[in-house]
Amino acid sequence: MDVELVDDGWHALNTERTSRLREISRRRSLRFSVHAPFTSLNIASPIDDTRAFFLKRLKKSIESARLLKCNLLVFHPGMRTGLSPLFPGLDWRTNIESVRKVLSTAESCDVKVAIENCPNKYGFLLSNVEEFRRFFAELGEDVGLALDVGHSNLNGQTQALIKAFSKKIVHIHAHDNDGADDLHTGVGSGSVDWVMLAEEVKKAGFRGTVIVESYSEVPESIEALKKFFS
Ligand SMILES: [Mn+2]
Repeated sequence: MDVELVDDGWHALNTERTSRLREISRRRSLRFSVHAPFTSLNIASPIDDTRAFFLKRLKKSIESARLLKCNLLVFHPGMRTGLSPLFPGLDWRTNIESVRKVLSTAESCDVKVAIENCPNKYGFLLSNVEEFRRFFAELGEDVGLALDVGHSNLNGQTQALIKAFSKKIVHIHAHDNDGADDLHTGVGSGSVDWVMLAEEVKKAGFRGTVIVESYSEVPESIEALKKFFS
């Protein structure tokens, strides 16, 4: 079974937890991925000192992923800030610079990473096909895309993202919502078109992991996904 460890808040990884998790993964045949920390963390922050701190925190997370022999670490793109209107384009450029640093750390730790599509309505810089197309072109380096189905449902981008980046999508976060707010409810409880999703994902030849990322109804979501993907 695949489990994603959220390296944040009460679940933040440390040396003791990492070694215990390694033991548990062996005993119970679990494969781990890591969700990099995200609370109050913005890799596109225009303030050099805070951005350096965020990148340091991400580096620690990547090192934990290495110790856990994780197959993947997922991280969020940068966000717009109050300064964005005053410095047009700065957050976009800073995001790319920071992603390059994350990629270089990940490479030196031999950890694969993927960047997640996150809701535009909460200020994230990468949420739709157009932004990701520009991002991949300007980055000029290889990074996977973690398709978050709940997030893409908020701006009607699910099908478009799968069609545009079928080869880039290496990981999927599955949860549902009402199309308006990022509710992270159980699979099948909201407006996500799971039949379409399963069809498109199969057509795209996706071979990664689908992680349930709902706040509740987790066993039900796993069952629902098995049905949709059967
Ligand atoms: Mn997610």
